[in-house]
Amino acid sequence: MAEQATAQIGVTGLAVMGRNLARNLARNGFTVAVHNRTPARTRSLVAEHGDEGTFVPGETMADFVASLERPRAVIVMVKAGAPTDAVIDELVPLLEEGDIIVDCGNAHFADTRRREEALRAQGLHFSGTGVSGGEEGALLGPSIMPGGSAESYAKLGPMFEKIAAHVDGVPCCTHVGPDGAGHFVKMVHNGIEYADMQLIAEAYDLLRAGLDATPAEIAEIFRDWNNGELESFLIEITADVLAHTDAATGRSFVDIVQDRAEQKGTGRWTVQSALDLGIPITGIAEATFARSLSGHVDQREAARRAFPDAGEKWQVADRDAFVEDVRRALLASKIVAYAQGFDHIRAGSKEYAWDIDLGGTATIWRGGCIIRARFLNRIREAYDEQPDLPTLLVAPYFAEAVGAGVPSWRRVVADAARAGVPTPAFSSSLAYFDALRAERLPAALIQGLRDNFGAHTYQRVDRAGSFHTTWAGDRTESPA
Ligand code: NBP
Repeated sequence: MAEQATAQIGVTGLAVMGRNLARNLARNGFTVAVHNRTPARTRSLVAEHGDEGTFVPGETMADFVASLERPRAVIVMVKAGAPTDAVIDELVPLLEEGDIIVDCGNAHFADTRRREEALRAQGLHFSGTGVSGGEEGALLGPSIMPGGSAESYAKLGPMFEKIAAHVDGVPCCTHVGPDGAGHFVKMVHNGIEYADMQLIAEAYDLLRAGLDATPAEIAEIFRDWNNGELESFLIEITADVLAHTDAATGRSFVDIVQDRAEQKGTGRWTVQSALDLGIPITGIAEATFARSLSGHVDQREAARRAFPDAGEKWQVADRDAFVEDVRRALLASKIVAYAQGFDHIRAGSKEYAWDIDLGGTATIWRGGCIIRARFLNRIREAYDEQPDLPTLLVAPYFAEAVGAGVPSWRRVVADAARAGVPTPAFSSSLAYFDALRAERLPAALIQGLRDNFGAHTYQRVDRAGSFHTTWAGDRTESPA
């Protein structure tokens, strides 16, 4: 039994993420209570890293809770879903009014809303907190997206802001908003990560097909791109992965890896939520479907046999111009993906009354997380200048980058289509851009069709109100 309550914060769940988060807190001078369902993990943490700071190990949940100063702050870092509920159920009888449970796992924001409501009724705070950056980020400084009450953030904020990544002296952590806001923003972050990776993969594929270049040569192109507007963690590690040689075969690493991508589900959640909110996040959706398609091995095999030569031979005349076209198309498509992601956050914030600061969200993604990138500064500036910006695409910096890239974007997508190279994210981003800027959309015809077969009515351009035409009769129009 712990003798006195000395720990400022506790972490239960000491697999890779919890262990590293606890070490990060201890290294930053906080006294950290630690606990894991299987006590061997707690013991090994203290045995291997006890000299990094002050840990208070608890063999049982009761010991662990007793070692925490009040109001208690308990980070739960276990497998998302039923394990999180099991841990909360075990904790609640041991806690007192005003104590805080922080779920740093990858929970669905709807689960977070449910848990927050239930715990609030029992006088407890529940902070659903998104943590990005993987195991290295958890140890060295993640991007932290806490949701929950302002009161809980008053206790958690100083600790989280200290252990988070910092960019230009600013912590990559801010209070995102009430109940599920933190996990919602983390979910969209992961969705953008899907789109970003798919776009990078398509750029690689285009360069490989168009230039007939080796992965090592393409690695150099990405390395070069990382010195400009595209500078980001993902572009940097793309160069690393492409340059890597498989020790066993001496071949390029990307050529000995199966071309099937996994997904843990956050991309799917993002798309589902966007469908519910009516927000077209086409880049994220294409990226999620592209992963699904890659896994349909039997269908791919059948189609490959049926259509062995479906494209023209690609002949790039000017290699440098082509590389620049792909770079510009990548930047424009990436801007579309971020514009859509921020639209999604704005819609979620409105739907659930979270009042999320969009510029502040861009700020906390500048470091620590997987999508950290130079141009997040520009997103923050855009929303600082105009908080009600209709779309990021029209903010001056992004409008210029997209405008300058349009001819390249069209050439790349058209050439890829002719050559039969799939570019679902590049081409759907261009289609989104063209649809947004179109004078008239064919949705007018869709209104007509819906009225024809289902009397769903339509609106006219020249008069207010809804109307219906008697399509099966004399085709007169009447107000609906
Ligand atoms: P895992 O997601 O692999 O979970 C393992 C932990 O959950 C262990 O501590 C395990 O205890 C505990 N646990 C399970 Br499983 N069922 C339990 C139960 N019924 N009661 C109590 N404890 C239980 O760990 P992780 O990879 O460190 O991730 C932790 C969380 O962080 C997850 O929600 C994950 O989605 C999220 N996350 C992970 C990353 C990443 O890069 N890995 C990044 C960002 C967020 P045991 O030791 O007794 O089995």
